[in-house]
Amino acid sequence: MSETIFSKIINKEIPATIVYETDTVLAFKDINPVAPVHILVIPKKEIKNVNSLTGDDKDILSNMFEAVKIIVEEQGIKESGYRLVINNGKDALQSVEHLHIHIIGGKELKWPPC
Ligand code: DGP
Repeated sequence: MSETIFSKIINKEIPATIVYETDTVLAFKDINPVAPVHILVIPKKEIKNVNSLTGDDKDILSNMFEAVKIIVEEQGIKESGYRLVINNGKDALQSVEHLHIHIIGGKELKWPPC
């Protein structure tokens, strides 16, 4: 898999506002926030998208959702609500080919998104 901008963030080659980090997961503020809280949760392992996941990635997925739970609590949006988004592939406008969960919240969101 080719290196993406997120690999550079993982390797601290470019800056990001990191809000959570473990051996397997990193979370940082989105550079183009669409809401008061907009954070990306990514695996440190290079995984292109959901289609690329294998049975070996179960722990990573679990760790990513554990990160979500901690972050929404820290950001004060656990009870008010938030949206989790995974854009997967071309039609979903996935722009960075490294799996990521958007955490979006801090205001009342609109639906549907398209
Ligand atoms: P997606 O469309 O789901 O692939 O969203 C990718 C997101 O990544 C998009 O909301 C903007 C964000 N992003 C892209 N490049 C950077 C960067 O260099 N730093 C940060 N913090 N976010 C980035």
